[in-house]
Order: sequence, then C-alpha cells, then structure tokens
Amino acid sequence: MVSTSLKSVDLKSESRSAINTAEKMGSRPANNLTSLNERAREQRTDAFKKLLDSHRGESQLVILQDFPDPDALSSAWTYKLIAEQYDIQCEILYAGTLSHQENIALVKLTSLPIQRWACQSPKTKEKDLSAYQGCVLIDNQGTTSQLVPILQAASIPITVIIDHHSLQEGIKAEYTDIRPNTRATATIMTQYLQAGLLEFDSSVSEHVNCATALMHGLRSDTNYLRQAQEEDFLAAAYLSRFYDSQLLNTVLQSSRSKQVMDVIESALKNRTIHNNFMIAGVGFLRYDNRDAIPQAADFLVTEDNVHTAVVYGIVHDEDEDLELVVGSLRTTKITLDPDEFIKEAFGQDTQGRFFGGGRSLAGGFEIPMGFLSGLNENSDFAKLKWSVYDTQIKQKLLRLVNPENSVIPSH
Ligand SMILES: [Mn+2]
Repeated sequence: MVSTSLKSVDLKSESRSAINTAEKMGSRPANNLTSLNERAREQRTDAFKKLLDSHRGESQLVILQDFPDPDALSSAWTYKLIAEQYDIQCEILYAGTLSHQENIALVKLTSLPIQRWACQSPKTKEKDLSAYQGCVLIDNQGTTSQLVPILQAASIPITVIIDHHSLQEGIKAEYTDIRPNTRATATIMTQYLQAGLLEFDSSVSEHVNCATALMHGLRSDTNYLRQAQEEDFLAAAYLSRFYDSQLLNTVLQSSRSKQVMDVIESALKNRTIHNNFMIAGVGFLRYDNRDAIPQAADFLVTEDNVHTAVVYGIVHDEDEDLELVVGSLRTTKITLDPDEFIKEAFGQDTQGRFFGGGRSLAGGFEIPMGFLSGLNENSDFAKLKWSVYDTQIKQKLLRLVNPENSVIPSH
C-alpha cells in the first residue's frame, strides 16, 4: 500500500523547470517540446494515480455545474469509472435542471448515472453528508454549482478538480488539473484513459456508452470539431474504437421543443448588431427552458457579419421563488476571451464573486434579482422590470463593444 501526501500539480512550473533543465543541457528547446509535453503528461498521470490510490475505499461526490452539458456529464462519468478501479465509489450530482433535450436524450440512452440534489428540497437537507470523504469538481471550479457552498459548510474536502475553464480564484483541491487552452474536459479525461487509468473494452456496454458520451461531449465543446485542435482529434480517434455511432446519431437527432423555438424566435426579433456583436434579450422564461438561451446564442452567432452573440432573459424558478438574469455568450472570434469579457462587462457581487465567466469561445452569466424578484402577475411591473434589466445589460455590453455610444437613448 503506497502512502503519499500530494500537493496540487502545477504543470506550468513543471514544464518551466523541464525547459530550464533542457536549456542547461544545451539541447535545442524546439526538439524537446514533444518530450517535454510527454514528460509533463507522465508526471500528471503518476500524480493522479497516486492520489486515487491514497483515497481507496472512499465515497466521493462528483459535482457538476447546475445545468450540466454533455462535456461535464461524460467527463464525470469517466471519472466515476476510473475511480471505481481504485475502489472509490462516486455519486454524480447536479443541483439545477437537465433542460436541453439532447442532454436528456444522452442521459436516458446511455443510462448515464447522475442524480439531482435540489438545494432547497428537504431530501437534500436531510442527507447525511458525513458518509462522503471528498468531493470532485469536473468541468467546473465550484463557481457554477449551488451545491459547493453546502459541501464546504459540511467541511467535505475537495479532492480533485479537472476543468478547462479559465482559472477561477478561491477553491483549492488536493489534485488540480485545469487546462484553459484545452477545448473540452472530455479530451482531458480521454487522455487519462489513454494513459492507462482505465482500459475501455468494446464488449462492455458501459464502456461503449461512456465512450459515446465522451465523443458527444468533445464534439459539442469544439463546435462539432470545427474548433477542435490536434489533441481533440487524437482523443476522438481513440474514442472511435469504442463509441457507438448509431447511438450518438440518435442522441443528436432529438428535436428542439416548441419552447426553445419560441425563445429563438424572440431572440431573432429582438436582436441588434453593433460592431459585429449581436445582442438579444428574450424577456421572461420558465426555469425548465433556461437552456433555450445558450441554444439561441448558438444559433444567432451563425449570422453573416456576426462574430459574437449574447442572449439573455429573466428566468423564474418557481420552486425556490428566485429570479435571475441568465445570459450566454458565443463567439467565433479567437482573440475574444469570453471569461475576461464577461467579468469585465458585469463585474462582481458584494461578496466579490463574479456574475459569470467562460472558456474558449463560450461564456455565461447569472445575475440574481434579489428584492425585485417575483410578483410578475402585475404585468406593468414585469414590463418595467424587464425594461430596466434589458437596458442595463445592453449598456454594460456596449461599454465594451462600442465605447463611444454605450448609453441607450430614452424614447
Ligand atoms: Mn466543457
């Protein structure tokens, strides 16, 4: 039994020291770049194996963002399967909704093992959290899940973070693998499979289904491979040995609901374009239809002459009587950093938490409406409220997009 104490793996400094060593030895760095990456990858794999080994016998909670996407779902499942090799039992949790019909189809068709723990439900409150020795954040860094503060209050340590969003401050884990330049967490998880953490077997249906989910996750975070890089293609090539292409087709063929179509319709009607930047407010939405916002942004960014689209609406969560402005950004402009852009546009709340963030080519934000939440049966009030938020969001965005002309004129 190996007993190790592990620090977080800082790959940047590992690579740096490897570069220094290479330089001292007088070798040409360009020639060493590949072996350098390989060495860094080996070190990372070893560290990950040691970490899993030192947590044998544990029960862990794998936490996804409140509205999990295919990349998060498939990556969490892969972590669970890898962890089982080390006698670690995982439960994969999310607090919000699975609202995109493609995600619902993915979960149903592959029997993807996830559970919803709604924060306000008595069931969640009664859970005995002492049964879990650690939690794991996959495809997020804790800033997009309502469950993380609850787990932190219960003093459950964060054992692992694996993500590709820009580095968010504030959360530390025993093992951290954050790669903002990688397009999909599914690519990172596939690399761990290839490194030997778990050997997929095409006669095991769970492995075939998980490989199919990873292929879907990888494709959807790379805009169907259109923005994929070498490492994504290599990961996809590996998955192609195991995945079920017919199953993936069935997942992708799930059609859009009428509600999503309606949201896209209002996004189209309300859109305005400033310097190739499209902005569209869609008004009030039910919580279950929240995922229509990123779908509308995906659609809007395809218009000729547009490189970036932001779609937002007011989402009402009837269960918890909460109201939020929810927005999504999609861009095809590689020089635009969605994380930086959203943080700059909307800033932070009173506790210093940013209202949103992002990864390469996509971002999102959520602004709680606090005191102004609810009572929308008064339609004059609802209209007024929408108009205030709509104007303010436009002003905040235009300040960055079109600095000379950022104040919306009153009519
Ligand atoms: Mn992702």
